[in-house]
Amino acid sequence: MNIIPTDQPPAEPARLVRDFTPGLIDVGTHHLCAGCGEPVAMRAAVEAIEELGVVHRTIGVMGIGCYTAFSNNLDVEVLQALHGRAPSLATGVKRAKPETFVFTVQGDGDMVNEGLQEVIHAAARGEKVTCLMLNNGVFGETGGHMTATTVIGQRTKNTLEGRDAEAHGHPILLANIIAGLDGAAYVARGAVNSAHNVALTKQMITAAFEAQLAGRGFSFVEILTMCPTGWFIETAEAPEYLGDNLAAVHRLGVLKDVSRG
Ligand SMILES: Cc1ncc(C[n+]2csc(CCOP(=O)(O)OP(=O)(O)O)c2C)c(N)n1
Ligand code: SF4
Ligand SMILES: [Mg+2]
Repeated sequence: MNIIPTDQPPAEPARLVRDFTPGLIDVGTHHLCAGCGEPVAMRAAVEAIEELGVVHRTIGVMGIGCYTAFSNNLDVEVLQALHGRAPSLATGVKRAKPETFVFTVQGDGDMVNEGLQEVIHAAARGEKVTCLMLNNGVFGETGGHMTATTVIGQRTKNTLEGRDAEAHGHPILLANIIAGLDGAAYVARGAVNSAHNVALTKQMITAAFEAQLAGRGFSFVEILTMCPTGWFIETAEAPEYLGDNLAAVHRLGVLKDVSRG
C-alpha cells in the first residue's frame, strides 16, 4: 500500500479543488449525487457567462429538477419558474428588460414532459433568450422515472424491462424539433460524458449565448447528462452508458446556426 507521509508539508504544494471553482459559483459545494452530469453542465454555462462579460446583466430562470439546487450556488440573479414554464418567464424578463442576458435551465422531465408547449412557442416566436435542457432521460429528482426523452430499451423506475415503443411510445428528440422552427437561430446537442464532449458543449453554449447577444433569435442547447442514480447503474459506468444509449438516439452536434447558414 502506498502510504502518503503527513508528518511534514508536501514538497509540491497541493492544488485545492476549490481553486478550480468558477467565479460564478459562490458556494463551492452541492448535494447532487457523485457522478451526476448536471454540475458539469452548469459549470460550462457559468464559465461561458463569465467569459462573455455579461455577469452583471444576467438573469437565470430555473426549472424544477435536481439542477434547481444550483439556484443557491450561482452568483447571478435567479428566478424560479413553475414546472415547464421557464421559457415563458424568460420571455417576460427579456421583453420587459431587453438589455438583460437571459438563460433558462430545465431538465427533460421539466421541459419535454411538463411544459413542452412553452419552449416550442418561445422558439417559434424567436424570443431572444437561451434555453438549456439537461437531458438525462429520467425524472431524476423524483426517483428515476421514464420521461418523453427516455430511449427505447432504457431501464427506468417504471420501465423495469426497458422502454418499449409499443407500450410507452417513442422518445421525443427535442433539439431536432426546435431546429425546424424558423424563430430558432442556434440549436445544438452536446454531452458531458468525456472531457472532449464537455469542451464541445461549452463551445455550443457560448455560441448559443452569442446568438442571443447578437439579437439573432432563440437559441437552444440540449446537454446529455449522466444520472447513475436514476439509471440504476454503477457511477463509473454512467459516461459509457450515456454514449452507448442516450447519444446513440439523441445525436450530438450543431443542428442549426443561422449565422453560418
Ligand atoms: C407540478 C409538479 N409535478 C411534479 C413535481 C415533482 N417533480 C419535482 S422535480 C421532478 C422531476 C424533474 O425532472 P427533470 O426536469 O428531468 O430533472 P432531473 O431531476 O432529471 O434533473 C418532478 C416530477 C413537481 N414539483 N411539480
Ligand atoms: S438523481 Fe440523477 S440527476 Fe439527480 S443528482 Fe442524482 S445523478 Fe444527478
Ligand atoms: Mg431529467
